[in-house]
Amino acid sequence: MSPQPVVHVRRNVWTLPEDDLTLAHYAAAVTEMKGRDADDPTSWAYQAAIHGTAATPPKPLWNSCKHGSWYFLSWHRMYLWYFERIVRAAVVDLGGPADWALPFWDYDADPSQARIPPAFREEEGGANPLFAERAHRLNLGEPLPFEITSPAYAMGRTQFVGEAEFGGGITPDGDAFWNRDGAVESSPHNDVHSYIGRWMGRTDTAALDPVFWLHHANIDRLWFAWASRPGHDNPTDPRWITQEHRFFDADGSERRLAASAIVDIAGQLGYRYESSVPVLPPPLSPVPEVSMSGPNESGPTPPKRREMAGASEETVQLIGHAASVTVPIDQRTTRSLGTALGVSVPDVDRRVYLNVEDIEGEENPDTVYGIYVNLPDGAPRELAELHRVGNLSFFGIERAQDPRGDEHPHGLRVTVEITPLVRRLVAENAWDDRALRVTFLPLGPVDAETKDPPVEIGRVSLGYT
Ligand SMILES: [Cu+2]
Repeated sequence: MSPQPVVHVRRNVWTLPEDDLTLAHYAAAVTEMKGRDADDPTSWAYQAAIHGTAATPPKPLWNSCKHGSWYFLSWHRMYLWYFERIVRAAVVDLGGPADWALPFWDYDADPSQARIPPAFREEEGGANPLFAERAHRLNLGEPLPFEITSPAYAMGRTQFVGEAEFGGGITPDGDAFWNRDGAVESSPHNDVHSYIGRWMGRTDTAALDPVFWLHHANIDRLWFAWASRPGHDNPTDPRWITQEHRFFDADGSERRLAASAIVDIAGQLGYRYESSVPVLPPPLSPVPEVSMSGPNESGPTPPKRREMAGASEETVQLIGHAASVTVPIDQRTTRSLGTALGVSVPDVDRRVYLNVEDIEGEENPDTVYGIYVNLPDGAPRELAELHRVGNLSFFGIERAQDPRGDEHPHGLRVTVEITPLVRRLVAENAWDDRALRVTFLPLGPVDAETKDPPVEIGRVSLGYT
């Protein structure tokens, strides 16, 4: 790739100057792209179908998004970059500036920015090209809750590779949902998709929503911010670095990129982000890489196996209301868990993980749940927050259940590290050696009358290294 002469600046959509035309140019380009022939790879519909579509027969590069995979971040960075070039070319053709760049939506910057930007939600008689079907109250300007927008857990991870680490677990290439989600893919990425709902809540329609691209610019910005931090390294594994992905460029020609060509966004891709790094929580001490992918592991530390400490005996049905399940703790592991996690005998290498497994449902209910451990009854939101270990949402549940290509149908799975909470409970003498109580609470306003399409959790389990 030839060096880029200009560095394009991706700006915060909420703090654009009053007279700025970035979104007006975007809207004009979207209209233009929507008018292109459906076979044109630079058309709006074709670009969205590269992410996912239910249309058949599939055209070249359709349904090629990577999820639940360590390719999630690299694939979406490339996807966005080519899309931005296509939009910029349309902007220029329409008489706009040659330095047009995609803005990003930093929903976590402050509560006022947690709302969908006005230009995307005002319908203007149905003619606004930036409008899309979303949860009604969000199109009316209701903010996303902080539990959904916060990247704190993800940004606090010190490793890129691994399930529940920043960037995701090792997976083969291929168009599939691999259930090896990185922390930033789970939250805020998946959660924001589901909470916005409708088109954004489904992989087959998500990229049809013009706000999709600003959401992903923010996810890309979080990756850039994470990797800029000392001690945070992108994978060095050749399987990640050399894996190529295919896209269409602004002239409609097919192109290939490998991760080695996209890790330096200013130097290799010619863009940067306007505002810098969000506030970062203190990191946990580094954890040796944990891998589910088998013995041919590369890297400095040999992977540690996660042992099972207990699993729920009954399934949980989620229909939009609070639900709880008990996870009995195997008595043989109790002593080592309790002792090692207690403040008296600190053992920095011991880690505890909560797995929510075999999640099945016909469709994404668009509800996002907080996952709470040992939540006291009737706890107010601030106290409850001290017991929240992560979120549960269901972006991609339709695809996992009814996959394209040769992937087998499977449920979704979410893993979060809960070591800090377990340590605190042990220190406060609030740790129960025999069982863990896990509660799922819908985030955001809940309508007691609503009944979601059901989602079933097959098992909740506790693992440790
Ligand atoms: Cu996405």
